[in-house]
Amino acid sequence: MSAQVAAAGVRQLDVAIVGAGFSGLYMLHRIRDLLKLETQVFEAADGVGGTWYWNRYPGARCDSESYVYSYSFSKELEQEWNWSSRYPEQPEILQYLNHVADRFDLRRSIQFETRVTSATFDETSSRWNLTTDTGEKVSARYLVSAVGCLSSSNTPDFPGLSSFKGDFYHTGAWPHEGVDFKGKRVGLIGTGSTGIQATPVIAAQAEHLTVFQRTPNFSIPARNAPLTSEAAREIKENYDRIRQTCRESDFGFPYEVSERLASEVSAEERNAIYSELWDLGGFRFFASSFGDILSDKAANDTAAEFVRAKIRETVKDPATAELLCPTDHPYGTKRPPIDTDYYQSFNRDNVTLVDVRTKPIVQITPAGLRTEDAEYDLDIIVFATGFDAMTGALLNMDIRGLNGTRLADKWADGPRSYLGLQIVGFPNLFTITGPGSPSVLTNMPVAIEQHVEWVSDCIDYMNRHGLSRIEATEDAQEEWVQHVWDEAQATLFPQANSWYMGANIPGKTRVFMPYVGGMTLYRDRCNDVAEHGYKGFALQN
Ligand code: FAD
Ligand code: N01
Repeated sequence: MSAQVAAAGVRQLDVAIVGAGFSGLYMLHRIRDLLKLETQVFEAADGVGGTWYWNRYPGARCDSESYVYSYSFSKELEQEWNWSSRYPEQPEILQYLNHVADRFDLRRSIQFETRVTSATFDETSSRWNLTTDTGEKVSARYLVSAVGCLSSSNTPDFPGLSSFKGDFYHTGAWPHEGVDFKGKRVGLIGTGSTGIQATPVIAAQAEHLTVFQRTPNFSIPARNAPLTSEAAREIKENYDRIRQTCRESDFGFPYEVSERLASEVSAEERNAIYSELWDLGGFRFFASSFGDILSDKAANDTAAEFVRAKIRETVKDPATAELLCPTDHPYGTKRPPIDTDYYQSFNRDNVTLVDVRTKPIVQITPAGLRTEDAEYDLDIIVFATGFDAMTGALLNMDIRGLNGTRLADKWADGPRSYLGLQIVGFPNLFTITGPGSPSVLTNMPVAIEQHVEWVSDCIDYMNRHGLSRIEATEDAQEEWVQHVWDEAQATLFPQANSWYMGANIPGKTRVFMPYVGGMTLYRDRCNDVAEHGYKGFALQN
């Protein structure tokens, strides 16, 4: 199975896969072990895991329940792996992905410490030519991007960063040896899911933690707990049903998605429902409360007000509590974080909250950080400032399609794709969880498995029919882009300055990137396309 090397020193592959996270690992298994094609994964890191390789910051853990934040494709894997808790920490998820790599003997087909730096489609041969930062050249019939939606970290371009005398870290590229916060004055910038997870853990170690908040978020308690052997046994006995529920759910989760409307019940009943879900913790608050909280502002206000009341109840200092209460976006329109003692952290004497919405950070200084109205002396700065989401890692690869067109130019006004799987002008390129697919609006392994299986089935179909080139048609792509847009407009999502909208990156075009119509509809549509001979795609010999 070792890759052939052509005379010119260009390695010839059937399929080149970029990325060795959840997506790339399963893609490799399907292409190499089921289709028996010549394939290789290229991964910038020196290990597998993707998100879980890079994000080693204190407090990092999943917010999908462990037993469904995992692969469903192997019953043996499912039965043999034991999760410790409801929301395990990063090392355990990384261990799981390493176990998968070993169990399916994947490592021998992964080239680590190799970043793909360019990918150009050759029209004559209908093949992708790749170059890597190790100077290698690769030619592949198909290119599968498994580069992740949240893998290109974003460090804001604050003036003076290089002058800082202390240490600074981005949470998405955390040092493997960890960071010792003991006795240190720490500044943490960012209050998304990451900042919210890291705050309580850093606060417990540091001499002082200053949290610089631009936008407060609505966070729900995770209620993490060990998975008892009883619970684990029950899950394993019922895995088929659980997975089926996930596959049939719009968000890819195993629990009920409520269709009842917030206005259908009295205020007392509504609060009782919210209270019950708040006590259960996690995404249930979002998914199982009311079916209209993402589409009706009045319904959404009831959830938002409930969370704000909880914040005011938890945080002792009224001014700090008010600052932590989100008012500028509807609940759930930014990815809803879940936490362990986030709001409680602000009752500690060694934690300060600073509003950088009204008084923005203007400079990093040798001694710390300056906002418009104050100086903060710091030993360590933690950038929990997120990612150039959904398009960043793809565009960093310098992808060029027909006529040498750069994907970056093609997407200058926002990403356009057919089903989030393919792009007009870029034949034989598949994007796992690409923009225009449900991706980040789901429990991602469910979306990833669906994409990987669809792509490998498609490649298999191409081979069985003696075809060598597949490209989305303009009409199909336009119709899909319009549909993605219409679905988003029917919700409150576009009202938030979120990374879903590209709003966190200065200069990035604002357009709602994921598909909000739900996994069920999406899966049916993809199946229908395949069943009708890949409707909406042009296939060539
Ligand atoms: P990734 O895991 O991002 O892997 C992509 C890989 O591609 C990376 O290893 C990267 O190094 C590599 N790569 C990128 N560009 C190149 C290149 N040019 N050349 C070579 N290699 C390249 N989702 C959920 O559903 N539930 C959760 O609980 C959850 N928790 C999360 C917690 C954190 C902290 C973060 C950041 C994200 C979380 N997510 C969660 C989303 C998460 O990204 C996905 O669930 C999933 O891990 C994505 O897997 P992936 O393989 O598609 O991408
Ligand atoms: O990133 P984010 P993240 N000055 O973009 C602020 C997944 N995830 O790493 O909101 C000051 O959400 C920015 O402010 P604003 C999950 O999908 C999951 O936290 O743009 N502040 C924001 O507060 C998540 O959504 C888990 O105004 C600046 C923060 O930085 C996604 O990854 C855990 C700034 C960035 O928040 C990304 O989360 C972690 C500036 N110039 C991550 N620039 C789980 O629990 C940015 N900010 C599973």
